[in-house]
Amino acid sequence: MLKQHQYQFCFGPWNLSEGQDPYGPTTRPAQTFDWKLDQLKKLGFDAMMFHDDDAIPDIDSKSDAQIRKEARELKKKLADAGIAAEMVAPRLWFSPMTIDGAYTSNDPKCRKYAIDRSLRSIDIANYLGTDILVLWLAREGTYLRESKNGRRSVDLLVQAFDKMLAHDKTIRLAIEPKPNEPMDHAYLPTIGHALAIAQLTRDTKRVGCLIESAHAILAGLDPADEIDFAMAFGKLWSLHLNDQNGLKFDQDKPFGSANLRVAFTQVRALERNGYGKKGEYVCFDVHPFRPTKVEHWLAHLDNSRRTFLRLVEKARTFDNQQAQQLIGDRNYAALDQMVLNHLMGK
Ligand code: XUL
Ligand code: MN
Repeated sequence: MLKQHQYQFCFGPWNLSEGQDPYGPTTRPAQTFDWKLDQLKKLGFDAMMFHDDDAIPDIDSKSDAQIRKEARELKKKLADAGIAAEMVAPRLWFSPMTIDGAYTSNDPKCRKYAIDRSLRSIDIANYLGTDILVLWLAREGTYLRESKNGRRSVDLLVQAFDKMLAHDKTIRLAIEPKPNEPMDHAYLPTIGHALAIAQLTRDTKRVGCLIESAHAILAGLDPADEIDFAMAFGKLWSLHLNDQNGLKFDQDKPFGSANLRVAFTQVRALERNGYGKKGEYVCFDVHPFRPTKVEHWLAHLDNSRRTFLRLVEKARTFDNQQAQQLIGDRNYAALDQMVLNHLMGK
């Protein structure tokens, strides 16, 4: 039998979250990073993804030398645990310096802060042994369109990306689009926008993307189409699988929990494009439901991976020949039911 490709899995420390939402406090006690790393290893995941301050807490108060020391210690801890660092992402949405945006802030001092912090994140990525810098552009957009010049914002984003590309000759920028939240409108809401702006940078080949299922759904798109589009360009370098129940706040539900068929379609898209064959990881950007008890704290991650693997099996056992016959006969009602029967196990 043909040796089939095995996927490698990843999550971030923030995915073991404590239940805080805009209307109420935490519902589970904070845990240490070491505890989280232990859980990741126990669950049999392969890699961890990092915001810069997941890797180096209080990063803004530390010198470059201190950052280098702590990053190297973390790298050793990860190596001892047999866990890879998948990516580093500058957290550019917490600081008082990014209240009005980061790279597109109207204040030049704030723009400089955002770029300097991103360059530090690139250094951390180097120390941790990953060449992927993820850019979720949380505050690059507006609450009201009159507050910023959209054309200037595109130029500012390109200038910021160019500084990052120049800082390190090997770093790859993976833009993670999201159409809204926290902003009313984000400047780079879809994969099309991410890949288009890549063409304006000084090294187009090193600017690609990360797709998050929930973000695509929030943009009214099918995440599988986003996967096919990005992979047609060879630019899907990371992936945040999760789920989202329609157009509301970003839910980060377990993969497949809102719409199993949309999840199946994503897995089929990953399979047909060979996602993971160049070392890309399947990351789950999922959160526990707020009422989750401490003893069930890991279930959303374990369940997401189980669902993913079941859907890989479903994708691999889908009767493509029969599907092709139905497509040839333009019998889409039968094709539709065939998919449902396959998912329901009949
Ligand atoms: C926000 C989101 C982030 C990024 C990493 O919606 O998905 O967690 O994945 O910064
Ligand atoms: Mn994400």
